[in-house]
Amino acid sequence: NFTKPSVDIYNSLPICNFSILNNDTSVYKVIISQTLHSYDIIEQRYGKNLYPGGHYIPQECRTEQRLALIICYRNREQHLKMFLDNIHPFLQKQQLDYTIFIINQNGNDQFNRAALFNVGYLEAMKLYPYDCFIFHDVDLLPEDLRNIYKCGDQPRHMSVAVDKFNYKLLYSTLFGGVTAFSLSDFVGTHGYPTVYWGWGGEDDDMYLRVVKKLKKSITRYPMEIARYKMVRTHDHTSGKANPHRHTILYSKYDYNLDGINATNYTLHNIEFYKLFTLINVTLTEEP
Ligand code: BGN
Repeated sequence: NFTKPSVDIYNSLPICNFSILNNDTSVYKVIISQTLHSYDIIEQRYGKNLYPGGHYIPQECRTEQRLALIICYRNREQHLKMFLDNIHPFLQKQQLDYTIFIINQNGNDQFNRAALFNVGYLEAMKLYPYDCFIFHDVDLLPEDLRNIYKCGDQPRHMSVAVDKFNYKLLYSTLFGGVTAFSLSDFVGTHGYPTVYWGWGGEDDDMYLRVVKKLKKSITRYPMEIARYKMVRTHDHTSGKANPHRHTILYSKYDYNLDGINATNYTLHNIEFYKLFTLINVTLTEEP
């Protein structure tokens, strides 16, 4: 389990209140590092105040939220290194209590991004009282410090403007890339669907869960803030598109029957590295 600073000292701190009101680009524009650094270098730079498992708690103030940053992952080590090299300084500047969870899918089945997110949620909740969940692709890097990684009273689509798509939103209900949910909103959607194997559709399904199950609308930060760089590396192979995605999405199946509680997986191990917690699983399909 994760440690917390002594209660007495902690309670006397002012509340963390990071915000940027300044209009000076140099204050909020992130200089993204695309150099491939070793874990050692990244640890030296950003690991100083990390608790085991990539858990950071600001020293100078008291946080109101505890963020679990859940990354779905398989075989993309270059992306992972770049992600860690950029996301740690970003979140530390925002004065957040955060933990980086890497959810690794074992085996050769089609990738199941959404089921991995549910695993991240379930395993994170066993470790620390998280109340904010951000589900994140490993190849997206935030470019603006005003894009604050906190949860509000509506689910938020974070990756609105991505360089690969010329910083334009592809369609108005797009809910892929990076999303943020308070604990109660996530539970209220029943979690991500588990039946999407391979690329596509799972994020659209989650969008429908927000609207139809949770009965809320999604929110977004302004386009000029919610900007991301999608990194390209040599070890990247996209999964195969799921040929059944339209059928499942439009079948209007009962969301109560699929979601967090339907996530079938074998947990192989959890490792608390300096820069992240690795949760290694095999996902199993319902017979
Ligand atoms: C959409 C995909 C999303 C993906 C975005 C952006 C589908 C479902 C079709 C019914 N949706 O087309 O999953 O995030 O593109 O790439 O394929």
